[in-house]
Amino acid sequence: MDATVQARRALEADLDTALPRQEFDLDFQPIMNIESGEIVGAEALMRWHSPTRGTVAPDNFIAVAEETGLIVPLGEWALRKACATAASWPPGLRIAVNVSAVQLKSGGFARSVISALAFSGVPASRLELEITETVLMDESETVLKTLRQLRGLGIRIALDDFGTGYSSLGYLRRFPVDKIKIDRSFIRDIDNRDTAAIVRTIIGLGAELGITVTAEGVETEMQLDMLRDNGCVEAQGYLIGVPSKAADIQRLLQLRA
Ligand code: G
Ligand code: G
Ligand code: G
Ligand code: MN
Ligand code: NA
Repeated sequence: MDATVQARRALEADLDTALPRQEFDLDFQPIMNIESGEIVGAEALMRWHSPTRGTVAPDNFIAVAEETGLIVPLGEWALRKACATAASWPPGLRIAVNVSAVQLKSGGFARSVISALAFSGVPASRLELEITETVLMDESETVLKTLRQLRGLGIRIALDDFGTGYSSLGYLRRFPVDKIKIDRSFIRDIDNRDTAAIVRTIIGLGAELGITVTAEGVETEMQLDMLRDNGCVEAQGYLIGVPSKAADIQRLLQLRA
């Protein structure tokens, strides 16, 4: 067997046992309202603490979990864990959870969301689901119906990594979206004139469409000032807070509440 194939099989095998062995965890990164400076919620970010591989970042296992189908139970675990954690935050603070296209296309996704909310006691209005354009790309009727159903419950839908995929603008017309998250690559290069023009245009688009715009990857005061001056509603990034353990984020949220 090819060495790459062998390594891949080993990764799949390790991933397969990681959920029952409770090797996954969630970190939480705060999201701030730029105008008021208040923390309005946090995004759950998955971590895999493997006994043999160390801490593995999601970029190195989510795609594999999607291919093997593990993402369905893993995503459901993340949703329940995120809601259970947010249940002890000050009331009104939102919890954002990343959702894979594979989860949305699998049957029963809406049911598992409703169940996670009911079990935790967190109201639907506090939950945000972050999806990427790959979710919307095949325009499946199931996905559209599921998104409408979830939104009907009061859950917010955020379009993640905005600006990096295909025909982002078309999706905004066809799909029910409450929020767009500007990909951090644009914020990183925001002192480039053309990139700044794109960022201002996305912010303006959000305002026109009544969609909240969140800037990701904000690392400097200069970036935050530019975003504030141009009316961007929310910001997330190392300047505001790094992804942190549940206990640390709880302390931060209680301090600010
Ligand atoms: O935490 P950060 O660096 O490494 O995350 C990298 C990417 O992995 C994020 O952009 C996010 O989209 C994705 N990710 C993080 N947590 C989850 C999760 O629980 N489910 C899914 N599907 N993707 C996640
Ligand atoms: O976008 P995903 O849902 O894609 O998002 C969060 C990812 O971005 C996580 O991997 C997180 O660790 C990372 N991240 C969060 N804040 C910053 C930041 O300010 N700078 C950079 N480079 N990455 C960040
Ligand atoms: O937060 P996350 O585990 O996704 O971190 C992704 C990468 O970003 C890691 O390599 C981590 O060391 C790095 N990182 C974490 N916090 C910060 C920070 O405050 N500033 C910068 N520049 N990098 C960070
Ligand atoms: Mn995200
Ligand atoms: Na993102």
